[in-house]
Amino acid sequence: MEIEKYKIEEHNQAASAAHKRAFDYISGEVKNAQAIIDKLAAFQVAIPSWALGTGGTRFGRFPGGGEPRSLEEKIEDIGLLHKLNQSSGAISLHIPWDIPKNASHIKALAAQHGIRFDAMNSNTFQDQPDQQHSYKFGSLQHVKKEVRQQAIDHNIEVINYGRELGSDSLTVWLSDGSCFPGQLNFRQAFQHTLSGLQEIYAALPSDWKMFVEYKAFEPNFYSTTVGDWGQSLLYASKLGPKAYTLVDLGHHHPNVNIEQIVSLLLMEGKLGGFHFNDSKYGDDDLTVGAIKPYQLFLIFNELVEGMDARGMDHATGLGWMIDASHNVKDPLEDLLQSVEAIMISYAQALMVDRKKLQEAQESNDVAAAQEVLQQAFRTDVRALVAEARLRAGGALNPLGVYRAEKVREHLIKERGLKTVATGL
Ligand code: AOS
Ligand code: ZN
Ligand code: ZN
Repeated sequence: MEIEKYKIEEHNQAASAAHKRAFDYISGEVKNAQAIIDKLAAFQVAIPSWALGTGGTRFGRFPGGGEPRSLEEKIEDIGLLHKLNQSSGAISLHIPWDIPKNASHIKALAAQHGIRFDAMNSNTFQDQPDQQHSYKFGSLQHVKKEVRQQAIDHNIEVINYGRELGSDSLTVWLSDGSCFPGQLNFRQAFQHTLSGLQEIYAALPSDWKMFVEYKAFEPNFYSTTVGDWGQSLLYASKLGPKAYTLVDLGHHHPNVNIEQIVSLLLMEGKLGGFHFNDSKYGDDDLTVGAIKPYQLFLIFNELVEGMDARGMDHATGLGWMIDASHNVKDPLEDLLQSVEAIMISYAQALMVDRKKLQEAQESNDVAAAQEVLQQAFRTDVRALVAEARLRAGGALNPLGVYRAEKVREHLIKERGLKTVATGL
């Protein structure tokens, strides 16, 4: 399924008068509109290969049809998203769900869609049919050396696949932990995990990064061996300069101040990657911005402030990825909404009056500080985001075009109603 460029232009034409009115207004209101548009155009968010199909839950899966049947079709789906929003120019692959059988062919296909390969993801949370040892009681933390070695070898294999594709980072998310008190010796689990990560780290190419993702609970419900940002930072610090913490928004206990975590990790030069999603309770993997848009804005506010303080390039300084799962929405629609929410929060963070905020902080003017933040958050920046997309050749209203062009219906016709994408 391809959306022709002229089709996008036709839709843009039809929406252009209303867009122009909104854009003229907002560009008059916001001081640095041009600079914000340039930054938005440069900002790309990687789409995870596992979010293109229905994730489901352990209670059931309700696929909507037309899911990608191969890595090639996953790349085509992301190509489609990117064509519409011009902000999804990267894919985050998962091994073994997406083993590239012919790397140069896959690379060429991605390049054709303007897509690069972001972080590679390993999987030691499931047993594969041809696998010798089980991960039932963990992988890198395991009490048996042969299980740990198998997990190390798998991660090195993932690096090798990534090398062939031109990726430059590895995300390690471990489901390791325990379900019951007494099941694990915490110290030993940490030490085993650390020495496994050290072996994987040693296999990283010199220009690669390793992201250590943490998660508070699930699938283990008593302890997690990389359970929070402190533990991730501990591993990353012991590993060395190529190791960083990855923050997945859904991996915290309720009400944790994620923006503060982000700020301090950036201060230490140890924030490496991001998994965007939203949640009400835990690792719900809902559409970004669907539940707590103000929190997302506050996180972006710290990202922009902290990255600027270190002179980092917003677009390339961190690995920006979505991590989502779908049960009731069309995955492609969800991803378009997620990217839009990210862009809106980023634009709002870029318009925060930093000077005023600092003055308010220096004079302990708490009300003024709140005003500065909420002035940005309450500004409707959608026309700025749309303008950035328009200038890059995308659609003013990506979701509108997706629906008007009946993309899902076409995909179902092409691929069938009963297709199931590899993934969760
Ligand atoms: C799991 O909860 C994590 O968020 C991971 O990032 C995981 O690797 C991903 O969901 C797909 O495997
Ligand atoms: Zn994640
Ligand atoms: Zn997760």
